[in-house]
Amino acid sequence: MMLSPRFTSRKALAQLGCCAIFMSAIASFAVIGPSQTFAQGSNATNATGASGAQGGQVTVAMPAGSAVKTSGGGYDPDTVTVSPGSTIIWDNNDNALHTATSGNPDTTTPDGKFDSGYVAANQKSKPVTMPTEPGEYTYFCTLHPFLVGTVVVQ
Ligand SMILES: [Cu+2]
Repeated sequence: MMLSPRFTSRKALAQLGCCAIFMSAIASFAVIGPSQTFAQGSNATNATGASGAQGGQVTVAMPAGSAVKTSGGGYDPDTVTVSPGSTIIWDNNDNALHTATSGNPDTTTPDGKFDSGYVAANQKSKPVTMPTEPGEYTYFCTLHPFLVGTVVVQ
């Protein structure tokens, strides 16, 4: 890519510098993903979450294409039942960042019950601890609020 003459002005170069800082911020942000993998626990027992034991762990996929609203992709399974205090790992198989953030998807308002944080493309979240209070917890992706899932704690 050739620099056009307008980029030779001092002001334009300053803007390019600003852009470079922004890009490096994004690059360092993307590195968060792999380090989260190391934080993953080894207690991958009770994979179905069906035994009712405390401390089970369930994996929910974020399938490829989920970032495209019309793809029909979404959390898989979109409803998962776990025992109180279980952990869930979200496995992002998509090429975009996603989150699993509890709250109201219609208003994109997190309620603080749980939050995976940003899960980078082709990375897994850390184990996210579910509430101990039985109930149905709706969650969504803060970047793609049309992605909606439910965790049933019972
Ligand atoms: Cu998303």
